[in-house]
Amino acid sequence: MATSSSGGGNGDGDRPWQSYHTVYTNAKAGMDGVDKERVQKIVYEMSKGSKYFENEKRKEATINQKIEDLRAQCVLLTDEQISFYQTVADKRIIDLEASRDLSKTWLHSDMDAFYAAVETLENPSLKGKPLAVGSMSMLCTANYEARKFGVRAAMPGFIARKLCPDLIVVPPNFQKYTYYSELTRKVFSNYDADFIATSLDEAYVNITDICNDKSVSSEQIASELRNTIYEQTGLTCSVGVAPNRLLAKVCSDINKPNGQFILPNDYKAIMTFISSLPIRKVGGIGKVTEHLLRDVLGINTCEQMLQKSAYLCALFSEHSTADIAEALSNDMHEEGLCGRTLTLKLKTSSFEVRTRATSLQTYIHSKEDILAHASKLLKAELPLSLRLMGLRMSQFYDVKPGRHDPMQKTLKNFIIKDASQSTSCSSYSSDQHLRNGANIDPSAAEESCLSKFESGHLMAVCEPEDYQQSNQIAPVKVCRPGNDASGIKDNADECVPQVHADNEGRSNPEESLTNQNGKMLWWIDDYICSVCGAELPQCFIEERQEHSDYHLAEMLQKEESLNNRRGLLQRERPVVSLVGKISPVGDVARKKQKTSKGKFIPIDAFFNRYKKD
Ligand code: DCP
Ligand code: MG
Repeated sequence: MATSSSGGGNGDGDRPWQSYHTVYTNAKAGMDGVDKERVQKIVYEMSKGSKYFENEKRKEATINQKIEDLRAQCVLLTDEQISFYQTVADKRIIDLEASRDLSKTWLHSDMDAFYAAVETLENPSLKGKPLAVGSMSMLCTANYEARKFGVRAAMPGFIARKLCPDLIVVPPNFQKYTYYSELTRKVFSNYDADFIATSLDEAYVNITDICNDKSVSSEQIASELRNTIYEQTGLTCSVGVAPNRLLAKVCSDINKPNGQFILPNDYKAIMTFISSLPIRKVGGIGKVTEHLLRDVLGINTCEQMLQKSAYLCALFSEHSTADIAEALSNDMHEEGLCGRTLTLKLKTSSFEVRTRATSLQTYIHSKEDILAHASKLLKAELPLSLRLMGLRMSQFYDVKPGRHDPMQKTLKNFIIKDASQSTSCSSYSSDQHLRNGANIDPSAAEESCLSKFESGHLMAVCEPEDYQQSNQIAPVKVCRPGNDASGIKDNADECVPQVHADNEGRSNPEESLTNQNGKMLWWIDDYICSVCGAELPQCFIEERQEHSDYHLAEMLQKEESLNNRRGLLQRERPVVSLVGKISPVGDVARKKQKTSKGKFIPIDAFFNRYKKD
């Protein structure tokens, strides 16, 4: 498994668990003092040999390959290239500095151990005891007492019990959580009628006006809001205050639980704060990105990101807005075209498709012009959590001699770029990200030009999807361009996702995962798992991936044990057909039976093991 430069060991020899860090994380509040080695060892021992473990190993192998590739790219960079990328990075930083806005005051509120706190509120006998909400298969959260043992959300309950034998696990009750969430939202609305709730327990509140109107400090408002939430619900929350939402969210985690942290609207204070900030604390940088940046470039803090900005640009800015604009501009140049209608197509992480167009006074074709107008369209949509972004040009003027009727033109180079990317980019919902127009996700490594069609317009699409890091195959979009008179037909709506199976016949879990009860996994209302009911809003990017992976592993284990049982039964009673009884995974199971050697311990064996222990 992965070799980590700062993991304290290489995972070889007599301490193989040291490299088993995909499952282990102490990134949550309240986990700083956890005995990392003990947790890693237990997690390793309990999952070793399982399909879940194999899946984790595959993920690690993908990341390691990426690390190797990126290191190789680094070595090949010449001095000229590095100085070129330094100029690019410096310019980007200057642009960002120019767009800095310190006039707003945002508050981010995050309930403490939310589900566990609600359960304790309703059953005070749980107070002070290590508690988790979820099941033996998967935990939704753990209270702070349990976190000291390394127990955390998105961890299988049977492993958590091993870490903390006294752990109480209660099943989730979403009605209760929704009820308390509503109470908190009433409080937020008193401070900002347009507050933004991003999950049941998190919200962004713009307190600029209320601070001005009441002539009170943001610190006072933060304390008052926390007290009111406590009075209204009996629950505690933690709050962060900063000039933008991204920073406010970072701040709310600093003094968890039941605390607050105020970052003043002051340039120096912000720069000091950010410079030592571990990159993992920034929304959108999850453990995969953290791992890549650390192992490839030795980056641990935001300041180090600035120091290595040339390398970041050189290695990771492949799919930025500038690239899409450039691709479109190049194609127009090739065709000898100028266009007057620019359309921006967005697919949000909740699969909402938005199309925004602008008709310009003049015909344009340069990447700078395209970028300038595209940025305006994009900024009007912020904040945004993106899955797909595309630019389309229409209303052409033909600058090549001998062609005069733009609408009769046959165009080519309908470009689809399928960028299989990590979750940390695809749902990176900060204004900075989009204002930047850049994709800083290091796992954005692949790009393939899949299709070129004859079309009435030119289009370039950048599609961040989150399949890459778990070694899954992204669905390929097959787009059939329309031919309406305006040339701005909504082509992307005609994109048909085709799920590709990987070499084990397995397809993307979020697309097609079916568990043993025949349930498909998808996110109801975009946050409730259709298989087990766990709630994971969009912003829990990696947790959602883990969650899908876990169900996938669970399903595979079930298949495996069904196969084993079926194999036994078939040996005992060879004439009995079991296929009908084993649906809905019968077909898959039958196929897999050929390759399965029964070497994996079924997940139910873990449950039995846990009971014995
Ligand atoms: N949740 C979940 N599965 C996860 C993560 C979270 O079901 N993998 C649910 C349960 C949590 C709630 O969302 O109680 C809020 O998530 P947080 O990350 O805010 O975690 P907590 O509120 O539990 O703890 P804290 O915010 O104090 O760290
Ligand atoms: Mg919380």
